[in-house]
Amino acid sequence: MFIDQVHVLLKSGKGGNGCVSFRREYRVPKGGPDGGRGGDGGNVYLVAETNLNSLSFFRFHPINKAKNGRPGEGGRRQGKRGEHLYLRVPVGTIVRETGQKAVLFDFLKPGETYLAAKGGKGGRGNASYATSTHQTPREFEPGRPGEEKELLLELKLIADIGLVGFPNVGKSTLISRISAARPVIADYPFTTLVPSLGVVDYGGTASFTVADIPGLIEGAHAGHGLGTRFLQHIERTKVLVHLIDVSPLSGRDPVKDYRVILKELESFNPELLSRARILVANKTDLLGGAGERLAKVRRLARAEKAPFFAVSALTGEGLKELVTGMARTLEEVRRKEAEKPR
Ligand SMILES: Nc1nc2c(ncn2[C@@H]2O[C@H](COP(=O)(O)OP(=O)(O)OP(=O)(O)O)[C@@H](O)[C@H]2O)c(=O)[nH]1
Ligand SMILES: [Mg+2]
Repeated sequence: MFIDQVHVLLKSGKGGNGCVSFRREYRVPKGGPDGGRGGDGGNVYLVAETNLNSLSFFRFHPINKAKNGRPGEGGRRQGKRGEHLYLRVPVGTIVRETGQKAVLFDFLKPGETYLAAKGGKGGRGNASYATSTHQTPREFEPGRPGEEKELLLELKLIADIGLVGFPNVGKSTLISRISAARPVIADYPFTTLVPSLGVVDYGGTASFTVADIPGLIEGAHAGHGLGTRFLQHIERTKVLVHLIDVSPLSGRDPVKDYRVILKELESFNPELLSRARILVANKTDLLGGAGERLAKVRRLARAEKAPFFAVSALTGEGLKELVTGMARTLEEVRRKEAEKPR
């Protein structure tokens, strides 16, 4: 199950109480106070992981609590500290307090750790209250309560390149051919119900990540089809690949489709229109000489001053060139970003 938004309640552990105790030993009359302090309560941490792509764990475990600290003991022994709780979240998770806009933390890299709830301090034992004028203290400090945090965890995938287009144009087929991602592929619209990520290796050690999302249709912003709710997962990309089905079977107008997609992107977040774009005509294997639609997309790309590739995701024709083109565009965007004065 793909979950990209959950409310959670995280509780850190309570601190252990301080201990009241007096030393009692054979031949040691009137031993002094020796109650130790309580252990601190455990913290709750969120930790980002790469091989996790959903917040589904929290759907079934919305409440998570770290262990309490143990009370102090005689002989000035400090209570055991409560165990910390480490909860794994996918890279791309954004943490907010429930009902608040401000972002508390944004997990951009694996291994990043956020202290979500700090454990309560353990209380002092009576040993620490002893003074020269107060030699039999019976005071102790109770452990401090832990914290309770109501948080909204939201996943926005982090990918370099996003695939967009109408349903059934071959987005999932494409990502499955150029990466190890294995989304479901089938000959009907809305096969893809959840986004997936793929890592594309090229030129030795270099790689980039691609996000495949459910198809868009006209009126998606008004909830048609699967709506635009998955568009948040391409908001963090730097390049958008528009995939267009040019096979005669589709019976669609490729230029109109392209405009519709742009409109839907704009209505979700106008900023998406400023992303670098690559136009890709797919299913060239089905053309059988009828290249009118292909020519249309090529002209469109020229007018848009966007890189253009004609491929068949099914046969693999043109995919090498496309991957090289994707890498090149991505590098250009990165270079421009680096040059931009901050
Ligand atoms: N002949 C041919 N068929 C293709 C090509 N690319 C994809 N297909 C077929 O088109 C159908 C849809 O492919 P998908 O990859 O599931 O399309 P999608 O864009 O991910 O669709 P949604 O997930 O519904 O948005 C499948 O039957 C694919 O086998 C291609 O280049 N040539
Ligand atoms: Mg798909």
